[in-house]
Amino acid sequence: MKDQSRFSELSSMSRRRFLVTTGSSTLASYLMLNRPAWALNADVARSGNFGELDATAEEGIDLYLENQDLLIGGRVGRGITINGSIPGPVIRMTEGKDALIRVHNRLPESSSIHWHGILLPFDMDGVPGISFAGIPAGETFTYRFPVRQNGTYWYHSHSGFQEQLGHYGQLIVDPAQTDPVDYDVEHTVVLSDWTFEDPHNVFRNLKTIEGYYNFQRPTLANIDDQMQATGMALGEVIGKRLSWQGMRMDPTDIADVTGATYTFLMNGKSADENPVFLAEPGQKVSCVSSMPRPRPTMMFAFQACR
Ligand SMILES: [Cu+2]
Repeated sequence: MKDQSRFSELSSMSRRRFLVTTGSSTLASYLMLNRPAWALNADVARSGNFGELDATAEEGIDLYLENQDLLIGGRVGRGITINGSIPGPVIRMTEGKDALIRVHNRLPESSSIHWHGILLPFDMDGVPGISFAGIPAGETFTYRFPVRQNGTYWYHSHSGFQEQLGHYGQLIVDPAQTDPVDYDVEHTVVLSDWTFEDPHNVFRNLKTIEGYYNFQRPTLANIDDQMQATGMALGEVIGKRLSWQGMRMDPTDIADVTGATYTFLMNGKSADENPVFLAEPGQKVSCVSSMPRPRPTMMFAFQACR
């Protein structure tokens, strides 16, 4: 609120000055309306500044869902934050204890949190229309369930395209007994993606033409490259293409939304922001990773981590 009023004060000042200098009110109002997003949001928070919460602590935890502008890979995007960040906080639980999570929905629409891969009573699963009604705008829902397993998971919205807008985070359940994995340093890593497009648009584009974001499709023009890359003869390359055509699919369908619209994120940071994970020489590092959806390339990158 304070920042907004400071901005309107500044802008009305520069507008007045502008009017005095040029006397052109039309041009002045044009400039005001077309102010780029970064100029309005000089002190916008960066994505990837998330904390860690213990959901099996006695008093439980509070999660706040909000629409918020964030700097993502250096550009301002409007996403859904959990406690002010994308991804949301790392939620820890301890096997054998009870989890207590109050979710406050400050979005203008219904929301939900699904605890991916967690064994729990059906009414705590967080899938609207199946196990509960969803969390209406402005309301709070309390999740409470016994934790019966351990491992690395994630949580996310099960409402509309909210997950694509940043409504997800990592969920780590520590074993009741001593951790069988021995390590000195632990890094938690969430691999995800972000688009500055409206996710509804992305979906509509894919429905219209499945290769919308794929600019590396096999074509007649690059048939030589295909033969070279695969070692196949001309007839084989054409036959393969025809059989995919027959299925009305691309071989790349598993990654149908590409870097053409996606910024790939590691803990909410883009490759340009160079996220780093430090360890001293000789230390054993444990890398606890969660990955919202299948990403073939990133999966391989990840094997090196353990
Ligand atoms: Cu899930």
